Amino acid sequence: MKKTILYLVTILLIFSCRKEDSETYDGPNLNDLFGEFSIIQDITVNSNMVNFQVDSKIYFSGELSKNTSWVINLRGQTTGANRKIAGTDRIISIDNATWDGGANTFPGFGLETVFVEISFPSEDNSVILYDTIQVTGSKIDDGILITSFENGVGTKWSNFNQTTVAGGITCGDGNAAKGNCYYGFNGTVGWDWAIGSVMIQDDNNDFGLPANASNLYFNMAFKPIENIGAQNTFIQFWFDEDENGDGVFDPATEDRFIYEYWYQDTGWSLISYKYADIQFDVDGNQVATNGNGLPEPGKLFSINVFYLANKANGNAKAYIDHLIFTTNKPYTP
Ligand SMILES: [Ca+2]
Ligand SMILES: [Ca+2]
Ligand SMILES: [Ca+2]
Repeated sequence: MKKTILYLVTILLIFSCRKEDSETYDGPNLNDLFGEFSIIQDITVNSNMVNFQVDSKIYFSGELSKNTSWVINLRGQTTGANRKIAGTDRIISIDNATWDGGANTFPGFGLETVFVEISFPSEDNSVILYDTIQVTGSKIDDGILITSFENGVGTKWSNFNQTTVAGGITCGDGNAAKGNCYYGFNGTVGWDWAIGSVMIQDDNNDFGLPANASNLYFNMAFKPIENIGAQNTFIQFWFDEDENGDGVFDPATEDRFIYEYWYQDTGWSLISYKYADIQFDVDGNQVATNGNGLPEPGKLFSINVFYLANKANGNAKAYIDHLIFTTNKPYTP
């Protein structure tokens, strides 16, 4: 028994020899249906301290008296990040109970204490087990990071804020989707939907993206906070391509793809779509651009993230974070 695991309720093992009997049955496992629930081998994690940069994953193991549902909830003390691992197998092992350091959704885990809670929702009055895990290294992102706003404003970035709007990077207040920092907009603009924007460009004019747009996903974390609700708030992404490679984007002759993402929910959400799809509008029609009309990620020059909200609704507030490209599938926080 790990010392860090506390039993809230003590369960007595009343029938101890049902397991062997039931395993000879064909069909429904009578032990699963009627057998007493108990923990035969303590549920432990293979390491209470993990650097996901070195160890790709950790795992839980243990043995129950019967097949029944179990839930391992992981929650970051600082970030509030959450990951749920669930199963119904009697044996809990590396095959069904691993954690790669990721969260179910944004926010992601940071370098922090993670609270572990293991419960058995189908078993009345069953124990809840507690443990902690110390994360000393975050998981390595599988993708090409554009920015997570952790290193300040880039030398070639530009931004726009209405006169009444505060817009910029904030660090260290625990509100980031990933890491320590994020970009926020906050202000009342009674005369216009436009709130503010940030144009992100690589220091060397090269994001290092592959040429193939058809399996490349653009991802960003977005959190609308005030002036929310359907049809009230949205993000416009401008993807500008330097098609002739002269180190300048010319809006008159080169592609600017504008993609809109409308409000869906409060809290951090993951915006994710294929780069190839930015050439189509919501109805699937080809959009008009001034270049060759082909999404070419290898020529991507800058990304403008433009926040807009209904001018009739008073103050508007939203956060963005973690712009990252991934291959073959959307980003997983
Ligand atoms: Ca960040
Ligand atoms: Ca150009
Ligand atoms: Ca193009």
